[in-house]
Amino acid sequence: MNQRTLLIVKPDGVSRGLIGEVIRRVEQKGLHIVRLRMIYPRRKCMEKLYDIHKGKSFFEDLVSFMSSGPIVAMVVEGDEAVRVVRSLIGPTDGRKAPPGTIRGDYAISISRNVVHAADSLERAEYEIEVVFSEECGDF
Ligand code: 3AN
Repeated sequence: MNQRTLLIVKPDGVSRGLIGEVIRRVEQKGLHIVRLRMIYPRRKCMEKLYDIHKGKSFFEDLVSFMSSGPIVAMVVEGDEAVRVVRSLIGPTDGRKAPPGTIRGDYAISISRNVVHAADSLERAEYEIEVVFSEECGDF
């Protein structure tokens, strides 16, 4: 089934020069990038993006980190895009992510793990609206 999902290169990925590498892997897989936006997100927007983690121990750090520098958000389209993009990025913890995945190849941390991707179709719709809204931030 054709789907659209949200993929974000986080501030650590941007500052490490990994935007091109992430895009390359998405395109190489055969997925299509249908929207792309580089923004310096406002704190409020990142609180919305991660609303499901509110109250967790890492929420503050996560929101501060995500609004600490520019991010690149993209809408990725393709067959089973939600699941396929999740498999491209690998599990949350970079130490456990297998080689060949973005996190497996570029992250050794659970909190600075280069990329974010929506984990369901419902979340993808919600997150795309949040990140691509005008008030999320500018550059
Ligand atoms: P994923 O990004 O793989 O969907 P989530 O949704 O469980 O992972 O977590 C969202 C983000 O919160 C992660 N990308 C990571 O940056 C951060 N995070 C998750 N769990 C932890 C944790 N135990 N300690 C620190 N940061 C965490």
